[in-house]
Amino acid sequence: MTRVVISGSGLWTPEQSVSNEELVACYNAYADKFNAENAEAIAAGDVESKPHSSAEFIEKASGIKSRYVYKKEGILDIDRMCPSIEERQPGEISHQAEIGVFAAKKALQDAKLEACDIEAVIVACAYTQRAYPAIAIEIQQALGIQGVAYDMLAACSAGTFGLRNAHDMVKCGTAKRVLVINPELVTPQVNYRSRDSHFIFGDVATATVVESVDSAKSDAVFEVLSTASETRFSNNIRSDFSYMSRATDEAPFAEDKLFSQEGRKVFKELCPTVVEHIGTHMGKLALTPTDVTRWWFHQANINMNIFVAKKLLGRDPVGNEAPIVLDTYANTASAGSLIAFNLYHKDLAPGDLGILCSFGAGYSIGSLVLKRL
Ligand code: CO8
Repeated sequence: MTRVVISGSGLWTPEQSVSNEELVACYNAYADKFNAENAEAIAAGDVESKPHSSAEFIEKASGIKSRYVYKKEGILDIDRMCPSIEERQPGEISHQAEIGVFAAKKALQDAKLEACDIEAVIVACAYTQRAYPAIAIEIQQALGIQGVAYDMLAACSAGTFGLRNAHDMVKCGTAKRVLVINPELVTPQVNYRSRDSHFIFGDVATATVVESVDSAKSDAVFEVLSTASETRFSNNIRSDFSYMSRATDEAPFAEDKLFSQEGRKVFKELCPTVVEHIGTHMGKLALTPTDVTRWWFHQANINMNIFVAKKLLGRDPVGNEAPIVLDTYANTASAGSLIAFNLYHKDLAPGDLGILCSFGAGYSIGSLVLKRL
């Protein structure tokens, strides 16, 4: 039976970032303007006034201090509050494919491979900027890769779900080497006028090479010992922007079509399920949390990660045991756990075990048990 490994990891980080303070100053200026313009209706009780946001709240409630963004322009303009991104023509590479290519090149270099060594490309993320042609096929062409390429959407769990698909392809021999790319260009879906969620997301792209242990030649090879994924329907995290708006006569760009969530409920419902998922997955391999050196968790909220780690370990995680990257990257959907992997895996010793775990909308949870070879 083919032993499957992760042999390369790539991370592309946008040049621009937005701090909590910048975001809050913009939101509060917008709220003040809204309240002044609606003063009469607010006084009459017909319209709710908008309270201020706070950088202290954001950091305490989420652990986020700043986020990288693909295009900062427009986000902090109170008359726009949305990134301003120029349209590209069919002859030019799309924005999302371009950031995917940046991360893919780094993953190939890390795996000591050329693009021609790859036989399949999976773009796995929360949104693709169009339905078709697939972003994965555009990246395939840009890199000169033969074989098959497709997009798959599974919100935050697309990272681990995509790796599972790649693992299964290599395991059963349908592709020798697979490139999984998570080009998370999510800021166009953020409602910067929502105090509850304006701070949550950032843009990034990650990429991972999956291949057989026999062909791997990189310096840091991690065997995929096992994969697991599960889903359970929930309305608590939604993004309703859709081609259907045209037919249902709704405004496609209306605020209720942007990302929204019941954050408290998500926290309460997902955390115990994640603990159970990981416990069950480890149990299948007769592992206990003490056997695991590194936890590459999904990066949505620092308090979620501490909760899950504490339940598993019976204590607070120490040092880089469960690295946090969301302080500077924020929630980057499917890429979060893979940023953590990218930045914190080369120090593991041969034989060390790590668990890569994503969780989010759907609900969806995925995990991989990895062993440094
Ligand atoms: N500033 C100041 N105060 C605030 C703010 C703010 N910005 N926002 C809320 N408050 C206030 C509230 O009004 C409330 O006040 P009161 O007690 O008087 O009612 C108080 O602070 C507490 O509010 P919450 O209960 O909402 O705050 P929490 O402590 O629960 O923190 C979080 C909110 C951070 C959202 C937290 O609940 C959380 O992180 N939950 C989990 C979220 C999560 O993991 N979601 C997954 C989403 S991502 C995903 O899976 C799909 C991604 C797809 C990509 C999408 C790209 C757009």
